[in-house]
Amino acid sequence: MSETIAESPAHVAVPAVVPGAERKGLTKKELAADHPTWCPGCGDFSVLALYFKLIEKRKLAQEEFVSIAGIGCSSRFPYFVQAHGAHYIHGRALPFATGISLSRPDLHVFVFGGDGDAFSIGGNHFNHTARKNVKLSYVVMDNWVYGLTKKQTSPTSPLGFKSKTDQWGAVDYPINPMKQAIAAGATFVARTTSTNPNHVLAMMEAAMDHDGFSFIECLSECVEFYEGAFDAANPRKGGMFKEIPKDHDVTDELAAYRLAGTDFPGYFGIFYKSNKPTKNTKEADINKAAMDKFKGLKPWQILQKNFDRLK
Ligand SMILES: Cc1ncc(C[n+]2csc(CCOP(=O)(O)OP(=O)(O)O)c2C)c(N)n1
Ligand code: SF4
Ligand SMILES: [Mg+2]
Repeated sequence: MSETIAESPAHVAVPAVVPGAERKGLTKKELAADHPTWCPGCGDFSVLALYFKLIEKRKLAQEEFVSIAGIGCSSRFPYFVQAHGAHYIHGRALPFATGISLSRPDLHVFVFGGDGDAFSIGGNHFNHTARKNVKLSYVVMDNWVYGLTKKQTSPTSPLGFKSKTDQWGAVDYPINPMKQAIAAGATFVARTTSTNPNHVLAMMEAAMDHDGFSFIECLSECVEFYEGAFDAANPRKGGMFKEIPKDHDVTDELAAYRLAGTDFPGYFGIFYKSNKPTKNTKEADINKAAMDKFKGLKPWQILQKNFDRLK
C-alpha cells in the first residue's frame, strides 16, 4: 500500500503518512503552496516567510491551524499556504474567522489582511471582533495604501499622501491602529515591521499564545505604490527601530494609549495585553447548559419544545 494518503500536484509537497510513526513538524517546503504573486521587494513576502517559520517552530500540523484573509494584495496570503484557509470577501475575513473559531476551538485561527480590508470596508468588523474578544490572531499588513487596486488613499495613509483618490494630497486624518484596537477592546495589541524578522516572529508567537483577540499591525512596504513609506522605522535605511520601553506595564490601558500616540516611527512591541474571558469560553458554557437541558431529546423534539414555547 502507498504511504501517501493522497495524490498531489507535482508542485505541492504532502508529507507521507506512516501508520504508527511519530508526527514530524511541517517544513517550509511542505507549507509553501503557489509561488507568491507579489511584486519583487513587497514587504508581504517577509510576513509569509515568518508565518511558515512560526508553524515550523511551534510544530503545528496541517489540521491544527487555518489561515483566513479578505481581499487585497496582502489578503492573497492563504493562496500561498499549503493548508486549510480561505480568501474571503473584502473586509469580511473577521466574521468568517469568528465562525471558525467558535465552532472549532481546537484550531489556531490566523487572519491576514491589509489596512483597507481591516479599517475601511472591514472597520466595523474589526471593532466588533475586538470587543467580543474572539479567540483568533489578526495580522494587518499595513502599507498605508490600497495596493491591489493600484494606489488609492487608505485609512492609514498620512495627510498629504498623493494617490488616485487624493490627487492634491490626502486631507482626511489617518487612524492610529494601536489606539483603535485598544479603544475597541482588543486584549492583545502589538506593532511590528516586516523589516525586522525576529521581532515579527516574536509578536506572532505571543499573539498565538494569547487567549483572546490578538491584533498585530505589521508595517509592510508596498514598493510599487508607496516606496520608502517606512524608511524612518528601518535602521538599514537610516531610520530607527525603537522597542517599547522595558518598564511599560502592558496591562495599563492609558499608558498603552499614550505610547501609541508617539509620532512615526513610534514604538514596536506589545502595547497592551489583558486577560478577559473570551466569547468562545462564554458561549461554550451557554451551549453546554443548553445541551444539558435537552439531553436525551431528539432534534425534532427540541424544535417542538421551542415551537411550543412560542405559542
Ligand atoms: C466590496 C468590494 N469593494 C471594493 C473592492 C475593491 N478592492 C479590492 S482590494 C481593495 C483594497 C485593498 O487594500 P488593502 O486592504 O490595504 O490591501 P493591499 O492591497 O494594500 O495589501 C479594494 C478597494 C472589492 N474587491 N470588494
Ligand atoms: S502592489 Fe504593493 S502591496 Fe501589492 S504586491 Fe505590489 S508591492 Fe506588494
Ligand atoms: Mg494596504
